[in-house]
Amino acid sequence: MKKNEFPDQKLEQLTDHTTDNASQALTTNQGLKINNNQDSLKAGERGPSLLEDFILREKITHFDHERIPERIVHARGSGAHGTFKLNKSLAKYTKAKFLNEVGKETPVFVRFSTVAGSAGSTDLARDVRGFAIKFYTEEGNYDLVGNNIPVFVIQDAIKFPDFIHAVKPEPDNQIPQAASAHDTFWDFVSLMPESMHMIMWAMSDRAIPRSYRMMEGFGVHTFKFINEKGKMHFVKFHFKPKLGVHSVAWDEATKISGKDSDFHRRDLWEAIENGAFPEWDFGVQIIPEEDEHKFDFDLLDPTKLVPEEEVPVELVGTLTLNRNPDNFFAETEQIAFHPGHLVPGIDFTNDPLLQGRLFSYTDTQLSRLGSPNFHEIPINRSINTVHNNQRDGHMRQQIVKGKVSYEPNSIGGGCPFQAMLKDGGFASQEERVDGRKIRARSQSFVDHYSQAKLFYNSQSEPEKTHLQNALIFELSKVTIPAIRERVVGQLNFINKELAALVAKKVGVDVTKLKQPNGSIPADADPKTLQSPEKEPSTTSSDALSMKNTVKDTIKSRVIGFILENGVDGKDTSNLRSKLEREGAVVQIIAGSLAPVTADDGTVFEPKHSLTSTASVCFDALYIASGKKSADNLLNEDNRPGTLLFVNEAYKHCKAIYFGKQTDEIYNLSNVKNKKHEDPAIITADKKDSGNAFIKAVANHRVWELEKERNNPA
Ligand code: HDE
Repeated sequence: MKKNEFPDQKLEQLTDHTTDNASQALTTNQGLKINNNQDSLKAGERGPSLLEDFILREKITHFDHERIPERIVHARGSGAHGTFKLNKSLAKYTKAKFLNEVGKETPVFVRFSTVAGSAGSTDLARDVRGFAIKFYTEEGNYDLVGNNIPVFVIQDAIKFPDFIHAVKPEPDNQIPQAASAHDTFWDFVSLMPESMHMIMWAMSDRAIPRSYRMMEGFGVHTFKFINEKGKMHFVKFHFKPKLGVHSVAWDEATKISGKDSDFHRRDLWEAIENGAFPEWDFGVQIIPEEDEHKFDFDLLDPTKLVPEEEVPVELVGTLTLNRNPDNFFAETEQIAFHPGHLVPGIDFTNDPLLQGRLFSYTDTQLSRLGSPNFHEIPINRSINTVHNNQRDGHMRQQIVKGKVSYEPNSIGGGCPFQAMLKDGGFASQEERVDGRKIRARSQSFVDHYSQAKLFYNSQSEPEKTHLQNALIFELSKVTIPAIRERVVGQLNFINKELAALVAKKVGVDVTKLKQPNGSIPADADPKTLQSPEKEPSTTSSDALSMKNTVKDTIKSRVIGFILENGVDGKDTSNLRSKLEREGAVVQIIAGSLAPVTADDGTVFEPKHSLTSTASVCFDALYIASGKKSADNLLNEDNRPGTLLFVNEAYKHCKAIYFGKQTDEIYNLSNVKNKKHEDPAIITADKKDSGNAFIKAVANHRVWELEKERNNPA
C-alpha cells in the first residue's frame, strides 16, 4: 500500500498544515516571490552587503535560530504514524472509548529512541529503547510513554537526575557518548541495589535490538483502568511484535555503528516505504483491585514485573505503523509525550516514579519547545477541538472568539462548561489516602534481587553467555577497581556463577568480596534494606527469553545476494522470487556498482558493492550460483571483501546459502572447517535447499552454535 492511503482524522488535520513546494516559486516568509536567491544585495558587485537586504537578513536570521534543545533523555529517536485497532472490547474494565468498541481504529504516532546518547549518536548503542505512543482519541490525546524493557532502574523519581547524570557522558570531558561502559554509571548502580533487575535486562541482548520492529513495548508502571460503574482494576500494558523479538550480536552492534549508525532509523523508514508495516499485538495484564496485595512484590514498585505465569497477557488489539512522517523536525522532533495525557477510564497509580514523571514532561517541553503553547504544534494537537480559558503566550495560534476567558461566567453563557461524568468529563479515581507526611520508601519495595534472579534464570544458555560478556565488556571499561568489586558483589547476590565468571575477567577476587553497602541511610537497619536470599515467586518465565519468540517468518528480513558477472541468472531469479514471495527484501551486492550480467543475459543492478556495506547490515547471505560469478568474486580485487562477508556472517550465526558451483568460496572461508551439523549453512546439493534457507532465516540465528562458529579451526 502507498503512503497516504490511510485517511484518518489526524492525517486530515496534519494535511491542513502541510505544504508541497512542487511547481511553486520561492518566496520569503511573508509570501513575497524571490527573484534572485544566489546573490546578496551589495553596494557594487564587489562592494559590501547592504543592511537593507531583508531577504538575506530573513534567511540568515531564521537559519541562526533553527536548532532547539534536544531532549534531555531519549534525544536520539525515530517515529512513524499508524493506527491502533481494537480486536476485543475492554469495556468490562475501562470506559476509555478507544478501548471499548471492537474494530475501532485510533490514529497514533509512535516514537522509538535510545536513552543516553545525543541526537546524532548511533542507533546501536547498548541501551534501553523508548517506545512512546500518542493515541489521538476522540476523547483527547492519550500518551503511553513506555520502554522496551518492562522495569526501571530506580524506584523513586527523586533519583532520576542522579541516574541520568551517571549514565550520560562524564561532565569533565564529555566521554563516552551513548554508552554506559564507564566509571560514573557503574559507580551509581553499584550503590543502588534496586537497579540490579534492570541491569540484567540492559546487559542482555534486549539492549541491542535487530530492529525497532522486533522489540517489545511495555508501559512499565502499573496503571489503573476504571469502568463505567467506577470499578477499578490494575493494568500492565504490553506490545508484542508480530515479527518476534530479535537482537544482534554485540560485535555486530559495534560494527553497524560504524557502517550505518542510522541502522534502526533506516530499517523503520524502509520497511514502511516498502509496505512491510511493523505490527504489534497489544496486550494487557488485568489485576482486580482486591488482588493488590496478593503478590510477593509491590505492584507500585517499577523495578518489578508481573510474571506472565502469574497473570497472563490478554491480547486485545493491534498496533500498525503505516506512514512515515513528511518532516522529521515538525513531527518526530516536535512531538511532546506526557504520561499525564490521559483519557477517562485510565488513571495513575501511586508508583513514586510515575508520580514524578507527571511533573517532568510538561516542564521539559517548556525549555525544549519554548512555549506553553506546544500543544498547538500540529503533531501535538488533539483531534477534538480544545476549549478552555487558557490564553496567549509565545506563538499562540488558536483564535478564540468572544470576551470571556474565565469561568464561571455569564457573559459567555457559562461556556466552555464543565462536562458531566456521563458526558465524558474526566474525574480522578477516588482513593482513600491516609498517611503521615514522610520522606521514606515503603518496606514493600525492599526486594532488589529476586526478579533479577528470575530474569537471569529464564535466559537460554546463549543469552546467558551474551549477558556475561556484556558485563565483562562494560566493567572492563571501569577504571576504578573498587567499583568493579562492588558490582561483582551485587551480581553475587543474583547468581554466584555469573559473579564468578565476570569477576575472573575483570580482575576481582570473589573470595575477598566485602558486602556492597548501597546508599543506606545512617539510621537504617541494613538487614531490612536488602534481601539477597529472597527467591522469586516464579522461578523461570518463558516470556523473558528471546529464545521463545516468533520464528516462523522472514517478512522484511534483508537478504544479501553476493554475485558477479556470469552468475546463474535462472537460479538467482528463482530464489529471489521465492524469498520475495515470503516478504523478504533481497539486495544485490557485487564487486562494484556496475550492472551485473548473468549467463542468460539477465541484468542485476547492485544496490551495494562489497566495499560499501558489510555483512552486519544483512540478516542472511546467498552466494549466488555460477562458477564464473564465484571466480569473479574471488579475483584479486573482490576476494578479501567476499571472504570477509562470508566469515563475518558465519561468526554472527547467520544463515548462509551457498549456490551451485560456489565450492571454492565455501572452501576458502571459515565455514569449511565446521565439524558440526549446522542447520543455517545451506548448500545447493541439500534437499529442498530453498525452503531450508527460509527456515534458517526465520530462525534468526543459530546462537546455540556461536562457540563453534567463533572457533572455526
Ligand atoms: Fe522519561 N522523560 N522520565 N521515562 N521518557 C522523557 O520527556 C522522566 C521514565 C520515556 O519519544 C523526557 O519529552 C523522569 C520511565 C520515553 O519523546 C523527560 C523519569 C519511562 C521518553 C523525562 C522518567 C520513561 C521519555 C525527555 C523518572 C518508561 C521519550 C524529553 C521519574 C516507562 C519520549 C521529554 C519521546 C522522555 C523524564 C522515567 C520513558 C525529561 C523525570 C520509567 C520513551 O520529561
